[in-house]
Amino acid sequence: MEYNFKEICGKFAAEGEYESCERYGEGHINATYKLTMRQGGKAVRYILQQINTRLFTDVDKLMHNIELVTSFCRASVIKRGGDPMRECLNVVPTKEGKSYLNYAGKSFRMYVFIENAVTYQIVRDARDFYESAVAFGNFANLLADFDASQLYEILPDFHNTKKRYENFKRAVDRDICGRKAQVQREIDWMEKHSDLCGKIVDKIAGGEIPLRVTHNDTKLNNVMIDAATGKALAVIDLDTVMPGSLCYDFGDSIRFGCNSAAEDEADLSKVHFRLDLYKTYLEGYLSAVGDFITKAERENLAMGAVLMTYECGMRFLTDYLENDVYFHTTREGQNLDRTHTQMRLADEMLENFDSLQKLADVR
Ligand code: ADP
Ligand code: GN1
Ligand code: MG
Repeated sequence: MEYNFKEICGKFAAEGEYESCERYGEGHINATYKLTMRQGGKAVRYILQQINTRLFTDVDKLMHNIELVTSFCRASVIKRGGDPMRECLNVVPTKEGKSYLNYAGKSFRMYVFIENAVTYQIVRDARDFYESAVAFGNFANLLADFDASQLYEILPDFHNTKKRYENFKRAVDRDICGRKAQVQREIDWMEKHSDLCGKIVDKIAGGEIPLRVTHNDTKLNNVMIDAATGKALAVIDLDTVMPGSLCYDFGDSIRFGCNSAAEDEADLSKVHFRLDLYKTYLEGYLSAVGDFITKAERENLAMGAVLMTYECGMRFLTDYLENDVYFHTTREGQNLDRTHTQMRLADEMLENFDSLQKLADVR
């Protein structure tokens, strides 16, 4: 849908004259735009996002969380002498002082654009991946001091793999767009591995693995890397910061970053689990996360990686069966290709599971 961006942007406290606004980034959830404003002779950029209100039904609560987390991060950046405009997200309020705008039945928010920084869809250089591990490890460390009771649980059961499995089975039974027969092999694979579902959820329920405030969407493209120095600058995409497990945060980074190809690669011969990058990430993450990580968490990092991959594959397949309504797609069959890459990666992780676990457990 095309919006009157000039009018929308004019309602935010972004300074200068509107110049342009175009679709930006490769996130699967919100619609992200790069806004350019002209201030005197200078172009100043912002990020405008149309919030996915199909998923985030209570935007007040979502933005309450984002404001709290961004202010908390900002204070910590200032305390360590960093640059708060580049090392954390900064919400640009509306001219009425609100954290988001309701416009034509949609919700929009704005962030300061983090300049001279990049996000990667695939690991090109192991050093970037190491840096992202340090960034997410630091973020977990920082959030250890965050009062969880201040946050709304925006998407309950987000990484409850048992619930995800129930949703998947429901989608299979309903088969609303008649795609079930075509994906029987994939459905069988999900069912064959269903014993994985309780592996971490049950340990959280039993108190063996602690619930912490976590990011819950630790993809490489949710870390901004300084284009000049290669150092990680900021962790972004804070919509899912809520109670979770370190094992999931670790695992989701592995799921995305240890893939030798893109998440939606159609040629499976290119898709492999990269053990070298697993070691790289593990080293960076453990160096930054701090000593509070428990033995049980360490023992379950590798399981977190398998589970996040299995769960994400299942979510892609569920979405395929439900006519591609959740994850943003740009072509037919994309969610099925995404399912296949996750299946391949999970299979390879399971083949190497003992060594993955040993690597994570050595102090
Ligand atoms: P989604 O929830 O859809 O994944 P994100 O918040 O992750 O949306 O944003 C999508 C992409 O937009 C990111 O991967 C990043 O490349 C870019 N982006 C987001 N926020 C900023 C920012 N403040 N400065 C520069 N780029 C950004
Ligand atoms: C979505 O928003 P984005 O693109 O960073 C999704 C994650 C999935 C990921 C798969 C809120 O992440 O849970 O793991 O796609 N985010 C949400 O690439 O559902
Ligand atoms: Mg994102």
